[in-house]
Amino acid sequence: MKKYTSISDITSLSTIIDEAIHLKKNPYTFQSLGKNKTIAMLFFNPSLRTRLSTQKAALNLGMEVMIMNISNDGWTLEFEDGTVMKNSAAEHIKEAAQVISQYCDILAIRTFAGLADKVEDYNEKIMNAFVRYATVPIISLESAIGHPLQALTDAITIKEHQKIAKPKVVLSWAPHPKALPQAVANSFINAMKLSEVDFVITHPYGYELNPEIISSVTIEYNQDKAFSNADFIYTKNWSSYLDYGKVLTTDSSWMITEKKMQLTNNAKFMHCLPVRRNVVVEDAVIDSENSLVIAQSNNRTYAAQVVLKKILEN
Ligand code: AN0
Ligand code: CP
Repeated sequence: MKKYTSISDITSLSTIIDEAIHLKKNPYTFQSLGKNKTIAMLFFNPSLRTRLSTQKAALNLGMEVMIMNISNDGWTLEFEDGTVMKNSAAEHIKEAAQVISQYCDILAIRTFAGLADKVEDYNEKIMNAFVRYATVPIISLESAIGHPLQALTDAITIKEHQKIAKPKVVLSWAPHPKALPQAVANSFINAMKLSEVDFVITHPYGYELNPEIISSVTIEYNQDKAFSNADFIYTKNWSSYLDYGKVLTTDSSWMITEKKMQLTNNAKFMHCLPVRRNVVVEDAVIDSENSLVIAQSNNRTYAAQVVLKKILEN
């Protein structure tokens, strides 16, 4: 693997899932693979899970880890070519990406969608600038339009917990007071399209995602109908793609409740976290035996570890 900025960088999803599950049982087997190798992790945005699980994954492989909160501690970066840099940006991405590449063997970056300019976000302005100018492999720690480490984690978690060959998986929108990116939903959809699942997306009208990502996936606007016979309820809020970056509704009737979970086939509840309790999901659901949220956060380590291993082996 030369980079991991999208689920499509994986050659075989089912093979890498099996390898991640194997690593989970034997996390220290490849301690010498990362000897004298360094990962630099740059954060333009906050993180709890991604930061700590990727660090843990690197340590399990014997790597050194450098972390920088680049929006607070670095110079403001310029991304346009040919700009007269007389405003706030002090350093161009051309130098910055090449300079960081002198200090590390793998470069991982978190850069959320700005949600103001759809074209800029969907062209992955910041992530692609790093891919273009860095001279080391790049890993996405969530970019404007994708969160591929989360999606790999979720595919691993479904594989571990599925009871039938082709489970029904429902991606359900849920309300949130703030405008959130579409990244987690986009990557989850891409992962489910590569999986042996009966996949349905449910959301209110106006929350249709990028048609190129949705392609032939079934959309069911009636959440209760979508939940019928489901084996997994994967919940995530996202802001509107059509009316880009807007919160169109915070209708609490879309919250995941115990009553709604009773419509399912005793489904497992999934969420990438962080989650707002009793806004997105009722306490009774996230605290239930069917909640996989902590299992997901544990699998973040092995998703990151299998990706780091593949890149180190290249
Ligand atoms: C972020 C998002 O929705 O993309 C990160 C999720 C992993 N969530 C929030 O900002 C709450
Ligand atoms: N799920 C996830 O990426 O969490 P963090 O934003 O805390 O890293």
